[in-house]
Amino acid sequence: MSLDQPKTVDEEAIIRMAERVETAQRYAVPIRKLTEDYPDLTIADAYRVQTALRRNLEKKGERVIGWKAGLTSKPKMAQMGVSTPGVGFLTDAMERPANSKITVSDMIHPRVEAEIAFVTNKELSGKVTRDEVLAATDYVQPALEVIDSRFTGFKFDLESVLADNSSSARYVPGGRMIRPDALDLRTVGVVLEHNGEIAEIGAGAEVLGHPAEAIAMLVGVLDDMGEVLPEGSFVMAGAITAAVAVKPGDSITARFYEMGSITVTFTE
Ligand code: OOG
Ligand code: MG
Repeated sequence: MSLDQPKTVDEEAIIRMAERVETAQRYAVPIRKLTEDYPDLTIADAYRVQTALRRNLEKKGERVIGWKAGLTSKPKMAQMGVSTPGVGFLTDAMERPANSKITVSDMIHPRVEAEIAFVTNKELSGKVTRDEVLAATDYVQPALEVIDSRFTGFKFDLESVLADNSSSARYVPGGRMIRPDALDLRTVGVVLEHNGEIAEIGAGAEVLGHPAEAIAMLVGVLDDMGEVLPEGSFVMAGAITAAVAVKPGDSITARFYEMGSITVTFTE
């Protein structure tokens, strides 16, 4: 993907859109898709909004600890009706520990995803290959992501969702940390349970053929934005299966082949 597209909106509009997204996030009040008011919004514009949101949160003291790839598997693309992957940033304020209770009243319509996360031990920049990603990976581990679109009805187009930081809300690292060459990430299976029942099943190969491909894609998008992936980043490759909607009282467990499991419960 290239961000070498025309900019259709001025800086003031970018700042206004970032503020709308941030307010929707803060007060858990849905807004209409940004493209309803800015129909010509391009992907490049959308990432400008995401960057403005990131700068605003950093000014308020949040620290960017990593990134996420999203819409990288067929089940996710089919669920959302969007067929192009994208990226979002992760801050320290979004992290929740495994086995914790996650509050839902500060989210609009949370959904949970099972993902494989990479922790890097080298800076990655420019156009990189899957093997270069794996060579720069200290360890991989399971993660749950709780996404929460700020758009009414959890409905969006690619431009709107990218501006909304790809629906990032909470993330939960867990399970076992393992060397990336200790197993074939394509054949790592995951069973996602919702209140003790199997809700979704998948394997790592759903994510662009290999989860490390999602990280390579992400580094390419960062390059288009003029950014690099710093050493020590926590990076999620994207949901392996469709996402599961949760409400107060629910529990979610993701069981990964050879990588352990993560459980969280949800509370008002
Ligand atoms: C966009 C974010 C998707 C993933 O892992 O695919 C995502 C969305 O579906 O709201 O985080
Ligand atoms: Mg995700």
